[in-house]
Amino acid sequence: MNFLGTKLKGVMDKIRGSTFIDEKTVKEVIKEMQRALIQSDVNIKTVLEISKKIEKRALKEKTMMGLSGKEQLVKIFYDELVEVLGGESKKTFDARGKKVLLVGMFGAGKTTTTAKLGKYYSKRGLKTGLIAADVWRPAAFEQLKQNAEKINVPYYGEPENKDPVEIIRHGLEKFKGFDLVMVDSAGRHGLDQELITEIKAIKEKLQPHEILLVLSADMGQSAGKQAQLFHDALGVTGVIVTKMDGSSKGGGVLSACAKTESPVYFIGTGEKLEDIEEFNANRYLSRIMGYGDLEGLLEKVREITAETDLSPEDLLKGNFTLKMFYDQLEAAKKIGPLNKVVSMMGLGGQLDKSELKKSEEKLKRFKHIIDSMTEEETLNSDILNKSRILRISRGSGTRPEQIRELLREFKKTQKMMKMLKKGKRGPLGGLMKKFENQGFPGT
Ligand SMILES: Nc1nc2c(ncn2[C@@H]2O[C@H](COP(=O)(O)OP(=O)(O)O)[C@@H](O)[C@H]2O)c(=O)[nH]1
Ligand SMILES: [Mg+2]
Repeated sequence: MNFLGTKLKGVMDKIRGSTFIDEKTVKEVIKEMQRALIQSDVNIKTVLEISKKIEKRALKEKTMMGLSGKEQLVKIFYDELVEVLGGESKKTFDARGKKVLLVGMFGAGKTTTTAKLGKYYSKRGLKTGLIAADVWRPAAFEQLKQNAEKINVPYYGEPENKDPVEIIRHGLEKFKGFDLVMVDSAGRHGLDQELITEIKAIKEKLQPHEILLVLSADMGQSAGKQAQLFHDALGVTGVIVTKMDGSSKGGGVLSACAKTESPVYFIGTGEKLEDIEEFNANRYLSRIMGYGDLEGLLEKVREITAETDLSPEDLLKGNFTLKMFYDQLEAAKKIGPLNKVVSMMGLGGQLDKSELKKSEEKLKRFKHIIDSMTEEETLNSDILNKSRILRISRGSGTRPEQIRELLREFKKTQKMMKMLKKGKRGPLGGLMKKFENQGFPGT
């Protein structure tokens, strides 16, 4: 994992490691995140903006049904960090049938990335050709040639020719009918008029579908300005950030590019030709957070909250009945198979398969039991005497002691509800938090 990833993972681990989410914890985690982002080169103003947003949401927003306080906090961090790193992913890079031009400063990683993408797409079945159009750097052709030979991807170049437009013309002839043609261009130490004129001429001849700007992660926040300059001159369609590996910080470049609205399509994560990956802020963060499919889970939870009108406030209003307990189980069940939910919550390591299976079976059993009760019984569990329990046992195909187990768990929750009402200082009082952190029984 790269520097930014490691830092952000530290923040998430801090949330996960805390037993109790209160104002103090929220503030501590935000501090930790500020450190992580600043160390990763993200602009201070951006860091302060996101901190404010997270704090406001974390202290104000009601915890959603089916989510613990911890998960809610992770979700808030996730939402806001995605925004900083490039927003919800709009599109992935579509390479088939494309001519792609790579541009960027000297040393940014254009030649390496051209070869990396050549490998990436030829491995995915696209007939790919690489054209060496950097006529400035004496070794540029040789560098591309060596890499292309290593990965067995056709290349074209004319080491003696100083006219990139001519080289491209010949290269396009050679690669006629290919699925993807990628062109490596020259860079400079600064974006000067001469370079712009040259790349414009290349663009005119090549008529590329995509112009990808290659930036290096160690540029930090200045990346945004450069992206803007290149964009104004050439119309950049996307960005590749190289050197996201090792000690490179990465946060500055990603956040700077997010502001220019150029999608970051790939990140380079090492010197080897397989060290490239598609970038997508959501997926990147999900992976860092160790939540395989966090977004999917949250989407479902959103649906559930829209369907069941059980809110913490409602739960506190009247008497907590078996019927409400049942609704909770229903809501929890809708989130999906329990093992999936558990792994999404980052608890995968703590529950082994057989335990998971047991919890899932218990949940199902509870549901059958409550289904076999009369309305009166679900509203007032005190009337459940021996003969009623026997009847329910027969109706639901369960054993009487399993019904008593359900009643015990229900009573526990009911007691907690009573405590909540007594100790309530508003619906989000400390006890409510405690309850939310523990989660509902059966979940
Ligand atoms: N660690 C690391 N090094 C990279 C990465 N991409 C490129 N480089 C190195 O950066 C240097 C410059 O790369 P090059 O492709 O020649 O840059 P160009 O001048 O833009 O064509 C080379 O030493 C590459 O090995 C990357 O993702 N990670
Ligand atoms: Mg080069």
